[in-house]
Amino acid sequence: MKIKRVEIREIRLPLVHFFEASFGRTTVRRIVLVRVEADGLTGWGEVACGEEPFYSHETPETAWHILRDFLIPWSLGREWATASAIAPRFRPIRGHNMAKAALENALWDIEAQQKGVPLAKLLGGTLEEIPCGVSIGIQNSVEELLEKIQRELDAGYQRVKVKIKPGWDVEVLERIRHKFPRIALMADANSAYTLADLPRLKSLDRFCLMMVEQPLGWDDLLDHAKLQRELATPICLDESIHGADDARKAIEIGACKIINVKLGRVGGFTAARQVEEVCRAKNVPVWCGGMLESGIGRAHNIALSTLPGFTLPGDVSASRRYWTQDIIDPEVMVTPQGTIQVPQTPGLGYTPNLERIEKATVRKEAFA
Ligand code: OSB
Ligand code: MG
Repeated sequence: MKIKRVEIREIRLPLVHFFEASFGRTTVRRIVLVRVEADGLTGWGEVACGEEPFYSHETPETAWHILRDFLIPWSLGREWATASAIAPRFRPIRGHNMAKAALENALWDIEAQQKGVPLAKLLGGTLEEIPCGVSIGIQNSVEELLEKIQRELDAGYQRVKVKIKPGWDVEVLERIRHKFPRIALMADANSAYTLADLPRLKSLDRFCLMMVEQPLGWDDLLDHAKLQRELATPICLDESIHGADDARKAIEIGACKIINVKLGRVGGFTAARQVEEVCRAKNVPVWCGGMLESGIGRAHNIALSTLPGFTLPGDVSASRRYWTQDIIDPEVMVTPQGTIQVPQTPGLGYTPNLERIEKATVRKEAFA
């Protein structure tokens, strides 16, 4: 495919409810979208970074810079045999995986349309329906959190993830387990602890969590391996895994027993498939994480979740949990069984709503 034109834009989308993790609270999302034209077809990608460099180093501003000054000039006007052929071209740029993923994933969208297959099929996906969980942020009170959990269970979601941090952990989990003794439950710390918190982290074992996600440093593997030796609860790594090599090393030293795969964090579909392959070969289950994506990133997450190694419910849930109106049609819906039906039409399987995207746009730049 020959890339003829690339457009980047920033949209602002207010969340229906604030989302709070150990690193801070989000109320309005700033999302950079990438639109690529090639061979008469159009593909979309989404930069999955946060507004501030608190989850990873990337922000909308750094993604804009890397796309405008490097990734777009390197791709434009050139012929790419497949979407994954662009991944090695981006390799000289260290980091900035979320910016890379947005552009590469737009090419996967185009390739799927060109070949007349659903994106999930092009990736090698096998599931036609994916199991869904929810990630519930830190709330103003435990009562509000318990109500939210009840609402999501009533909607059918198969597992509940709650965010924890020092001061919002053991006591909160105690209350959750008292009210919901048997639900599939997990906790995500987003790097809020250190090995000095070992006693507190060990005390999580009594809650029979499916896993504890990224308890220690965002760039650490070694201390997680030390911690895993002390914990019965499986550790799942999120922030620390930037590609297949990190996954291999983490598994080799016993830093985790489960991996959360995020398209943005690993740099796109090519890298995400490699992570899945490494983990599947070692019998390490993976699941698809979320970054409060709009419908475009969400559609990509759904396609990724169909790969055979994705055996646990992900953080991929219904559009309505985030937006009053999503920017794709139809919006992403979850069945009463807590699953998403994977679209079987060619390409993304959802149509970006140009009118709504345009209305949410605060800046835009085109390259041809
Ligand atoms: O750690 O998984 C995370 C959201 C933003 C940044 C990091 C994380 C999250 C989530 C929410 O947990 C997942 C979602 O609902 O999209
Ligand atoms: Mg996480």
